[in-house]
Amino acid sequence: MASSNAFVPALLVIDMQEDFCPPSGALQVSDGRTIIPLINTLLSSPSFALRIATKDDHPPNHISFASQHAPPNNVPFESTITITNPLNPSQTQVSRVWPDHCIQGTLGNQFVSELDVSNVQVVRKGQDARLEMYSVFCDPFGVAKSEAADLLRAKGVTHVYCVGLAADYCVKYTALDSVKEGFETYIIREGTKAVDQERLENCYAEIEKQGVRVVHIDSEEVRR
Ligand code: VGL
Ligand code: ZN
Repeated sequence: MASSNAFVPALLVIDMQEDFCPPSGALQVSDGRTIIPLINTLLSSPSFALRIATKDDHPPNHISFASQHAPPNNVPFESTITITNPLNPSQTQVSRVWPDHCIQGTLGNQFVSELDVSNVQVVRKGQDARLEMYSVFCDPFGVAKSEAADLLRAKGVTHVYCVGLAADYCVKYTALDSVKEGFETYIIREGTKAVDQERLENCYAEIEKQGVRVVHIDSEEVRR
């Protein structure tokens, strides 16, 4: 029988793809490349029962692309759009638009070349053109669901450690859903970078209120 003190950790490496990194990424996060060595060190740790690397994996007409919208909703990083639940039009969500990024089959979609993906399970998200899906688990309406939760449960995972890009978007929403899925959830500060660096501490404060633990790499919670 599983004990309530069980400790079965998994590592979630989120969206470490060329389009999120300098020097050539379409939606580059400042210093995004600098976290790769630390992530590789974590990936090489035998402690993890499961290592998942996720991909933002968009079709060319994805709803989050500024290029798919008319003025004034087509300014990357600035405009917002209202996304409607395709299965329930009474549900809507306001969302930011981005440069075209991580399009299936392009170089920008590939994992950063330095990332050691030899021992990871790849989970893709964001394939449905109608939905924004920051979280690796599911979109905000619960229409598109990945296999991530099932993979974690199949390994008996209890603790989920999140790193990758971007801290204030896909890492944030993945960690929040991980809590909802019942996992003890951590974001490792040194293993992530944000789109809006100046708002990051507010972002962390908000998600810690919802049960995510934002920790340093050398903290007790990571070394155990
Ligand atoms: C992301 C913006 C758009 C992310 C993905 O991986 O954080 N951000 N799509
Ligand atoms: Zn995206």
